Amino acid sequence: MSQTDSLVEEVVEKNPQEKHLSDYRPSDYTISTIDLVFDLFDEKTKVQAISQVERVSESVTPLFLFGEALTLTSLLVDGVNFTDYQLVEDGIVINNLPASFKLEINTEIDPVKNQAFEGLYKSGSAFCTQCEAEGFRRITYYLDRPDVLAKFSTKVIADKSLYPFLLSNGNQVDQGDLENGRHFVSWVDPFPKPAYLFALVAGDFDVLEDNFVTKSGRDVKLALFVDKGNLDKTQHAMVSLKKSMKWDEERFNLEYDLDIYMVVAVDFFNMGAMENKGLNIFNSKYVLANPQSATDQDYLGIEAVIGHEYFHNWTGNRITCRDWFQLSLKEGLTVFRDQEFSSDLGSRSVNRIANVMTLRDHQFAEDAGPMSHPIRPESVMEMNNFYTLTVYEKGSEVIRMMHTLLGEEKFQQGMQLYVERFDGQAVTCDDFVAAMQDASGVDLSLFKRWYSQSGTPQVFVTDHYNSDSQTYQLTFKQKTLPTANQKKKLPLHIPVDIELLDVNGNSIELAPGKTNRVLSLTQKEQTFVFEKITTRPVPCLFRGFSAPVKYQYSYTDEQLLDIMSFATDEFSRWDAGQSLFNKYLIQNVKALNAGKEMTVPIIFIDGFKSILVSETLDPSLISDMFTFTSENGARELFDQVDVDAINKVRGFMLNEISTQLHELFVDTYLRHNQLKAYQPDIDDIAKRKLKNLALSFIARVDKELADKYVTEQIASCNNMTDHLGALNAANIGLLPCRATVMQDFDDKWFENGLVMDKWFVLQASMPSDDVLSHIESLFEHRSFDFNNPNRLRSLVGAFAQTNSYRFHNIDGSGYKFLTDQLIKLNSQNPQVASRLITPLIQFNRLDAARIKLMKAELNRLLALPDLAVDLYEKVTKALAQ
Ligand code: B3K
Ligand code: ZN
Repeated sequence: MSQTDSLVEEVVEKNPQEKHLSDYRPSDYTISTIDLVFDLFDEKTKVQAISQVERVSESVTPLFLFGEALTLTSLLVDGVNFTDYQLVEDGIVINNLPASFKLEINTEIDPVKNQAFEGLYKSGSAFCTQCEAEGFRRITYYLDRPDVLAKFSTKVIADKSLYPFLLSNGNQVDQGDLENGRHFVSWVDPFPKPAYLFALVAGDFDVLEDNFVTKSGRDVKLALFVDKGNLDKTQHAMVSLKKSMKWDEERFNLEYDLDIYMVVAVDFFNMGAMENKGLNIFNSKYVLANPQSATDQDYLGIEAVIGHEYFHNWTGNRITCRDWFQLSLKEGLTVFRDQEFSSDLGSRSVNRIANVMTLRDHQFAEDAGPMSHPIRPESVMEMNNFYTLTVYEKGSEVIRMMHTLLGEEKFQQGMQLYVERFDGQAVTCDDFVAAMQDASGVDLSLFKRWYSQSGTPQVFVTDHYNSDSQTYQLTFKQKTLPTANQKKKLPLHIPVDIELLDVNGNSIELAPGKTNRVLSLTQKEQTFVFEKITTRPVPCLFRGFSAPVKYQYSYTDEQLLDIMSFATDEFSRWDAGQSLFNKYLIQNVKALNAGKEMTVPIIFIDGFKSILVSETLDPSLISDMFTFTSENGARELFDQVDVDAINKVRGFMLNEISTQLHELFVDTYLRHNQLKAYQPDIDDIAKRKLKNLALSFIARVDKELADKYVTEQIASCNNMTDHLGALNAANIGLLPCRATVMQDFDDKWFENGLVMDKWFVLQASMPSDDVLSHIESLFEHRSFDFNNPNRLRSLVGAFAQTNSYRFHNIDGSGYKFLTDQLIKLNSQNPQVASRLITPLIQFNRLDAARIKLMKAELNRLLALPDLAVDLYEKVTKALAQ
């Protein structure tokens, strides 16, 4: 059997196969340049691709190029028609090629039919592309792998009146008019890049232009393209872009490299945004904002995502991934960079808390579920399934731990070395760690296990104080439970940042001038001894969440209250509040099941009272202190999850807090409810956040007063944050005004999909037992569009993720509802379907009855004749549990 035959055999295998990191081999061929010509038409776009190809392998092998949903019209080698090829299911095999040649491939594609939004597709009336991870193969046959770097030139041809703007990567080099009302623009990108960074956009837009002078004095043109009529919503994104460029120069010494940086906002997009070289394509959600239509959180989200995509220019684009298993090389690092950006510009503690909430509410569950994988996965069926919280958020935590171990200065030296060594190359996570280690002299050999080991480590802490010798001992035991992908676990290198508080709440000096110390926990069990400790201290552990672990220490209530009041690290103060809440949550679940009374003790209430009245704490931090563990997060606290009890107990505790602190919530609300001109600055954002939090607590127990406040707030507010804050309170408390204020909002905003997404989220998270029938009727709503991923995430996704108690209704209706939607979505947009399925595959310690119901729905999916590989991978892994 020839090699070609075996290739064909492989692709006609019935079930999708896993690819393994250990099977990585460099490509037999490289491509140094590719010249593309696009003749854009709705249903029949012609793509000409002329590549300069070189064989690098010693032996003469056929050339395999990936391709999907393409119609091949001709293939030429060195200008001559060539027929020695076979079309196979996932590409083309070309035989008997010379060692160096020009390959011309002409294909036709159908952008309108493309509802998967991968490759070239239409978003509204504009053409746009999404090529990461493996979308370029839907444009032409190509070596679509990240370690093949070529120089791209792109000529785009289209109707001039419909598509006055024709954009691609790099710099514009030519343009002109053609026959039949068509025109062309040509672009050249001087930086070699993998195909996943290719982009093309054609459309009619409003444009906001600006410029940025880099620190070496180069003038860069900035352009933001949005749908016509949206120019008034572009200012914040542009300001954020300029801040990003400046910040990357100052903190990382990294400068922009092309003459132009373009951002295009589109309405139909599978994720947040894409860092295509010089031509970012964004979900309009992360570009468009004005005070009337965007919340403070939207403003912050835009700043973070604009920053993230910009920072990819170095960490991702100039230095890219050797293979997709290395995704965290660019994503973990770039998330770390965008988190630092947001922290430097805003409140470090508040940003840290938000990131930790994401980990605890969602990433921990992912890491304990059927899709558990290390930040560098070892086997993958569908790459799009691995753009996960683990690769991104835990990946960022791993970078952050290196930052903690090395310190800022050495970390930056490591970054510098990384850039010097690998600029223009496709590299691995090992290469990154090697640069960090070489530049800093810090041994990271054991630390590297974070890249290959999945699961959330548990750290059990005990202590011993000896008053005679005045020594204090902290003993740490680490343990990682087996995960679906990996049974055996090894000890990890865990940095534990600690502070010790004395009886008066003062921090004890642990080294000259230092009140904290970073312990390196590297063994299964390890004890650290502190000398000259004159009284028994209270330990603050994992300051700033110095490692992505679950930790346990038997704190008394008084100790937690001390940390809440006195720790120097604001994160630790917040975390102590969470621990106190969690402690009583666990106790009350036990009490409920034993038929005993639930309690929230007075010491708890008093502790939180002093937080609420604090004049010195940042209002945003106060608000976070009152944002108690979510139902999703709460599940991580139990070995056996009782969905109903958690919902009941959590509700009881929040109501109890509302009742006991009612007057203070009212006072807090009124104190911060001063109307002034809207500014999305950090101080005002914090005040609005606390005010609306107070309103939501009032709405739980004093419906009459809340109803009044909500109605008044909506009538008088001048911004979306306050409008939505009021609606949220009406929703949480199911206030009498709810139906009216929701309808008014709908009437005001029904033409603006992005604004209506907020409304759909509220509808989907309504705490009412008939929420599902309500959601079903909203599929017919004038603003709903099943084909738009944002709408789907807002209605279907929000129900399954945020209304998790009702999603997990023991009658199985939530599971069935989600599955029905996934069946509709499977053939149309499998990538979005595969995101939405997440809560249905996470059985994580649920009861047998629910798991049975969930599995029945997964089996219904598995029986589909055309189940997409994206869903197949998740469904089969879940059913195997
Ligand atoms: N790199 C893209 C994500 C692509 C997702 C493909 N399924 C956005 C980002 O992380 O910046
Ligand atoms: Zn990214």
